Amino acid sequence: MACNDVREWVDKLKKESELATIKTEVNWDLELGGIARENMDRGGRALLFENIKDYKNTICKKLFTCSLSTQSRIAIMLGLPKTTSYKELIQHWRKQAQKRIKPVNVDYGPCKENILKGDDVDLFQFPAPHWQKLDGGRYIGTFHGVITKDPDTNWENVGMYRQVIHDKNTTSMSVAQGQHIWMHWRKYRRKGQNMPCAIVIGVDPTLTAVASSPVPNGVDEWDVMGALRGEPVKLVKCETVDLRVPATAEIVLEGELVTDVKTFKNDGPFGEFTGYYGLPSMRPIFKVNCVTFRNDPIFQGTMEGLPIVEDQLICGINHSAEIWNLLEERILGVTGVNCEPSASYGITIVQIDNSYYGQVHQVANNIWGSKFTLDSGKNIIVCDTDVDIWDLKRVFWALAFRVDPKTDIIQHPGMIHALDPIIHIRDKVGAGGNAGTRLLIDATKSILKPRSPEYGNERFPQVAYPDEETMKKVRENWYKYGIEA
Ligand SMILES: Cc1cc2nc3c(=O)[nH]c(=O)nc-3n(C[C@H](O)[C@H](O)[C@H](O)COP(=O)(O)O)c2cc1C
Ligand SMILES: [Mn+2]
Repeated sequence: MACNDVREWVDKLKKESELATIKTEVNWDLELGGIARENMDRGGRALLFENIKDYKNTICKKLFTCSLSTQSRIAIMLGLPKTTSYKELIQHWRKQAQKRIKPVNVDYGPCKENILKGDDVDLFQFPAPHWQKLDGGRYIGTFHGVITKDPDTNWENVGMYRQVIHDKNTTSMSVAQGQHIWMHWRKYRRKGQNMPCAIVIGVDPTLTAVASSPVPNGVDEWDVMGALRGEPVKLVKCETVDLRVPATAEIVLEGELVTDVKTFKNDGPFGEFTGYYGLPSMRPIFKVNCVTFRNDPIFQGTMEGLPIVEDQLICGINHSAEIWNLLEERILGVTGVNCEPSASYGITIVQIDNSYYGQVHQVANNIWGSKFTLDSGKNIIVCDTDVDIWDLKRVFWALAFRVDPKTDIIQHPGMIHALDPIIHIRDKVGAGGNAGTRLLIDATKSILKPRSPEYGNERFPQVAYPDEETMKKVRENWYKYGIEA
């Protein structure tokens, strides 16, 4: 059964012993971020902070984080057994996400329990943390959903684009070039209008999982949430903008994303998904005209930075799923994709049946020729089916003995992520991406080698592992040997 809001998600996690409630007073200024970091490093539970310094008599007193920082909790969100493997999570996602279900409209939702407009808006009523020391401010949007509409087609997009507070009713939003919100924003800009925008904080967990997912152009994330939930999302109309938000959202910020470049404000520095600090950059401002929220609302956020945190785990899964679907649509013989979380999904490992010459190159060319090129296309490793690409020690083994540096390491010029620190600050071009070099490592057994009798008529020596029949027998008899009770 899908959760309908953060509260049901919190209850479910509590029942599964996957939630820690912190009643000790914690400072939103650095301490809370430090706790979240240590908790994720220890593979800890989801955290609900109920006693936050300076937030005893405010509208919002609670903060929820780390709920998707382990595979077991992502499995629970997807309605799968807690023991579901990383590979199975990806497989489930890529099949399930395509079974889209449209949202339904409802007239009222608890997100309307409280409505503040105009001068009554005060973003400092929400315990947005100063996550890490060098962060350039308090980020109110870090694990949330940003809703906009294409003015020509009515395509509704929900993305995750972070926001820092500037004053009681202004934030700026880190809208990167090429993102769906950027496409919408440019259309409004050409029309000489600001863009209506709504931000939701604290929604059922599929929202954050899907808002950070590279869902195809033109597809409403609502439909993908519905797919993962197995039932439609319930949406209610906003008060001041022509947009819809989940009826059970904890907090909704309504307003306009300004299109006048002269009004841009500085965002950053910020501890980024790359594991490095991103430098300050000028970003569009978001004027908040109305805030609606539930009684005793729960704020939600996440800490980004050095892998592996919540961000890289969920994005590892959703990027792997989408790239796998893309490759399957375009070429034959792709049997797996892993946008590896420990590399901030910046290394994509692809498994193929290696059945024809050029398949390896087609894998890379298709990723480089798609929208995935920035996030997950810089480094591509291609392996054979006998290499478990979700197990890095097997991938390392393939790199050690299946790669001939002369032929199998291929460089390809193109755009790489604007936040990739490999390009020095003085050498950057443009604002969207960097001019850089992409890498393909062909870690498959070369299909061009001749078959040889010495290799049992294969192209490569046999792998040294006992034969299947023996291992089957041994595994069946395992407990008879008295090695394990
Ligand atoms: C925690 C977190 C923070 C993110 N922050 C940003 C951001 O500030 N700007 C951005 O362009 N993308 C950011 N992303 C990545 C986008 O959410 C992701 O690219 C998503 O696909 C965007 O939605 P869209 O495809 O509908 O544009 C973030 C992802 C996560 C998980
Ligand atoms: Mn989108």
